[in-house]
Amino acid sequence: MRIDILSLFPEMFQGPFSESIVKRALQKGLAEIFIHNIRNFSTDKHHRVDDYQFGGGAGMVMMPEPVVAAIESLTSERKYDEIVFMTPDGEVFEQKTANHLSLSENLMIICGHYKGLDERVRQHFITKEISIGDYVLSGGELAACVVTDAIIRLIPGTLNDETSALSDSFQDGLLSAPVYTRPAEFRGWKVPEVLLSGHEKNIFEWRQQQSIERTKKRRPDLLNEDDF
Ligand code: 6GU
Repeated sequence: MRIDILSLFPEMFQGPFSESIVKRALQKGLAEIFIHNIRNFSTDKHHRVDDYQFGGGAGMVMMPEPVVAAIESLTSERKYDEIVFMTPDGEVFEQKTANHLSLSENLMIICGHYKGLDERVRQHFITKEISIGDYVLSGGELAACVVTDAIIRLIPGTLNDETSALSDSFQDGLLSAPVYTRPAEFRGWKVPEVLLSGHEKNIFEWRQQQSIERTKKRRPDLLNEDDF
């Protein structure tokens, strides 16, 4: 999979993709990430990328020209499965969106900034608008990192058995069960007996029960009525 990220702040992407699972996927050649500075596509002599909004109001708006020049320089090279715009007024990102996007060959992710992106670009070039939750970030960069991470770890070959995506919270619609490692007793606090029993069926049932309990308590919105 190839992911092209368009941003006004390309340096924000240095850390998140150079560690852990994403790093390994990139090293294995399972994914490639290219970061593009939208400012480099501005033909304005001052390299402007934003302007005042028509009708007045606080906040600058990302101008159409540089963003569209950046998009078209990429779409002239290859076909994109989705051209995603990161924006707090997009659809809220969920595991099923990550699952869907992880099947892409080429993805473009555009990071919003300032007051937003000129609506005409959104209407004519963007195929999907994503928010990562109901709060406001300074820009789409951190959100793009979140989405990219969630997608890349789903590419077959990225995770090994130990990090299998199948037991992730949300993948089966439930939160994960608690986990423990050695020592079996730490400061007098004991690991639940069943996990030390070696009895696979009981362990499976305990985890299932814990998942349901935890989900009921913390995220009842994830449960169907018949789970109660
Ligand atoms: Cl994608 N962008 C910004 N600026 N804020 C957000 C967001 C995105 N998702 C949640 N908050």
